[in-house]
Amino acid sequence: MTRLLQSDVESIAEELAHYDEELAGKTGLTLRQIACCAAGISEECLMRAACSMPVAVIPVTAGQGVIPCFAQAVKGIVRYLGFDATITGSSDVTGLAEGVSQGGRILFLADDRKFIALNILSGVVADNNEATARGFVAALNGLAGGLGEKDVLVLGAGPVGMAAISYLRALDARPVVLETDPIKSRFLEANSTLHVEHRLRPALANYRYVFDATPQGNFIGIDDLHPEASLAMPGMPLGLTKEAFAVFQDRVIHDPLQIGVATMLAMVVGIG
Ligand code: PYL
Repeated sequence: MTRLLQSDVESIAEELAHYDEELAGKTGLTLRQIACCAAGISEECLMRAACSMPVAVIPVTAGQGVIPCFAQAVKGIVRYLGFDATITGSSDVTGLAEGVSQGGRILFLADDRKFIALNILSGVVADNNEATARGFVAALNGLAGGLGEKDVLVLGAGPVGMAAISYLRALDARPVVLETDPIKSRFLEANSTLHVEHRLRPALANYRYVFDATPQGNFIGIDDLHPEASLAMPGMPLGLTKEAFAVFQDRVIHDPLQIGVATMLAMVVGIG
């Protein structure tokens, strides 16, 4: 998982309304609708929870430490969806105790290996990798006007890529995977029914729908893509070159935290 930088997150909160407008323009779905669809809950359920489940965001100093503005970005996304949200004054265990004692019922916290949302009443935990995969697949489903019976090239067989494959199958799409690690690639070919691609350029030219779950960044150029490509790109940094993004931007879904955090919130709110 790529560790985000302050520059990736510092303007998220203030730009959310504009980001949501762009997202709805591309996919026909708002951030809230994408999150609810990915989590399998109604918007009403999310709105009801917003009135009764305050959120606490707890900074964590473990490993490489706090990312400046990370907690503020998470708080901004949660507040944008109508929830009360605060960042605890303390970090780590002290911050967790503070968040709960001050009424927090949903907790968000991340170290360098895991980013979770926890509903302390139901015990439901949402992992950012699973939420990001589901949220970006739901967004691509909107962008594509439905992915049923359509082939989708998934780049990267890590936690996000594999979770995306599961959810794509649940939507009756036909995921195929390309993984550069030869051991992972051979394992998938030998132990799954997944179609495995081995050469990037021919695969990119052949598939109209692409899900980039790699941390490679800047490796897909204009001439590599299917002329009518639509891309969901949760991978950080962005997999497209600047030139390719300029041409395809209306059919590219990419953000460092927004869709993943919104979907985590919907996932821990639960079925309503
Ligand atoms: C959750 C993000 C999505 C992509 N990479 C993941 C990442 O950067 N993880 C590290 C998060 C560290 C947060 C730090 C803090 O500010 O509390 N412990």
